[in-house]
Amino acid sequence: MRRGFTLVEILVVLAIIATLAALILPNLLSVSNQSEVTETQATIDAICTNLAAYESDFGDYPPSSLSAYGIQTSNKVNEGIECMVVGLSTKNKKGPYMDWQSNQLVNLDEDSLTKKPFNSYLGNNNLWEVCDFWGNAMVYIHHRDYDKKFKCVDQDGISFTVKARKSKKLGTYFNPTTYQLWSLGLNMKNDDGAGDDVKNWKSDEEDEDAPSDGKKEPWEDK
Ligand SMILES: [Ca+2]
Ligand SMILES: [Ca+2]
Ligand SMILES: [Ca+2]
Repeated sequence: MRRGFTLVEILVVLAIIATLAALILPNLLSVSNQSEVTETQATIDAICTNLAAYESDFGDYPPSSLSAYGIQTSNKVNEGIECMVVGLSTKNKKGPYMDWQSNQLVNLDEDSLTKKPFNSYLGNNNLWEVCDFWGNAMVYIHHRDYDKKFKCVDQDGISFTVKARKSKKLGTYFNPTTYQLWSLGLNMKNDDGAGDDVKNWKSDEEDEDAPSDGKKEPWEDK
């Protein structure tokens, strides 16, 4: 005699499906997050390779203040990363040093210049920033400026301040003779190169993996 499923049987099957989904979905999500991080890290690595070529031609890395390039701006927002784009986009020497993809550049603070900066190959006068996978501008600081603080704005127009990262173990800056370049990461919040930020230096310090809680470290400026 044929019979349908009882209510209990259907509930048991649903419970099994729900359990499997709960086990599998987070893994799937974290795999896709990982590919976003990998893509952003690849962009950072490509920029670093090109910055090395720029440095070998110009004897220095791009500055993190536009005035060092003779560019006057009243907008002091996202300035480091804007400088880096200006530097890598120059047609001077063997430039341009980076062939930007259109989805790599944003202008979150919507600033522009009356004329193209620094013999740039870029087609207009926007002061571009490089963005990460999640659409936020990356942060770039030349080692000369590690003691300064920089104003930034994210894709939602929220302002925040960034500062170069020091090793908690050693008390010295990472990449002391070059530059720091990082993405705000998946949480889309600045952690000054710690937490989930994707960065151009290696740190095996466990405490670097904890997102900042906004509290000052003993060695930070009051
Ligand atoms: Ca700006
Ligand atoms: Ca800009
Ligand atoms: Ca972050």
